[in-house]
Amino acid sequence: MGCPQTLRRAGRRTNAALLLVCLGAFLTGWLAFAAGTPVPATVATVAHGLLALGVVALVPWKSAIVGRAASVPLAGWVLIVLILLCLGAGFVQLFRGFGVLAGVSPIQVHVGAALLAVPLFSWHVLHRRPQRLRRADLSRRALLRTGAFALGVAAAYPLTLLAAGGTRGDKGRVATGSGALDPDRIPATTWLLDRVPHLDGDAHRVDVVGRSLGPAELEQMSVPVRARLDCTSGWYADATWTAARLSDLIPADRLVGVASLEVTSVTGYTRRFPVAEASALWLATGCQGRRLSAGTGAPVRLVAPHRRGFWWVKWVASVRASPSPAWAQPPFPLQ
Ligand SMILES: Nc1nc2c(c(=O)[nH]1)N[C@H]1C(S)=C(S)[C@@H](COP(=O)(O)O)O[C@H]1N2
Ligand SMILES: [Mo]
Repeated sequence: MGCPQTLRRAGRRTNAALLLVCLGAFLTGWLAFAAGTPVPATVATVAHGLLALGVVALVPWKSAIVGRAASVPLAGWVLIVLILLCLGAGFVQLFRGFGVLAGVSPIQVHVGAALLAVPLFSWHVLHRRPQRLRRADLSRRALLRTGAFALGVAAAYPLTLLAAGGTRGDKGRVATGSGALDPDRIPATTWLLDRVPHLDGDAHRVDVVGRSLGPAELEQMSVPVRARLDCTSGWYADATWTAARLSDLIPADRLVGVASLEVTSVTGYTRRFPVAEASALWLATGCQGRRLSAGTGAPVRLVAPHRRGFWWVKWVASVRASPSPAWAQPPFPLQ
């Protein structure tokens, strides 16, 4: 924390630093959602954590600036509350792990507050007069101060993790920041607005690249598959799924000239995968030795062990071969 004298100097550079760490935190937050494998997930979450501590470290300086302002408009106060809520919820996830209070998890509050803050933040940054880099900003002194700030944040990072690990107790936490849940009690989870359809399991057919398969036929071709379902709302579960490998269901000659496989739910929820992943994707009919429940995707859902939960399309209606590349889709589902 800064002594009163340095706080009095808070100003343009504090604002610039805060803008950079906030933008960085926003970007790495999305990256953390996108990364499904341990190494990229670790890189994204460590960067996200460092930038978050950077925001926290700048709070005393920014408070001095706000304190000097003649008046703060209502939108400014709303922005302050949203950013504090976002930070607070992030730290609740870190220190307490996943939990649900009044129907929402800390990560949902964290992301919701961040998204609501975006228009206010943009307005706040854009309606100020543009600030140009000055010669003094690149002076030895300024660079040393920036370096000391970065070092302080970097040193606070492992200490914060250590403290969080202590308060969280034995609740397991993985690279993405998610906390462990009992695989026998996987909660029915929707991405945004999807609804649980109640399907007739015996009559249901899945169109797998032109081949019509029912749950019973899929079950015959199934094996036990260990996989980690890691939801972006802050939990993961290591479960054993009863599932058939997608590449075993599709004759190789049907994949000639195909770039991606598009997995679509009866609800319309869709995710597209590179065709090379066909051997790492599974159509599941069961979990932990039991049939799937309606909420968790019955009668057939996708299991994508190397990807975050939102890729695990539930209530699969079809798997289509497509000439379009897998990246030709919104990075996150829209329903
Ligand atoms: N059709 C459809 N599939 C979906 C979703 C959805 O909203 N609709 N949510 C996804 C998300 S965000 C997760 S984490 C997993 C959750 O699976 P579960 O309900 O078995 O926990 O399903 C994924 N598959
Ligand atoms: Mo999720």
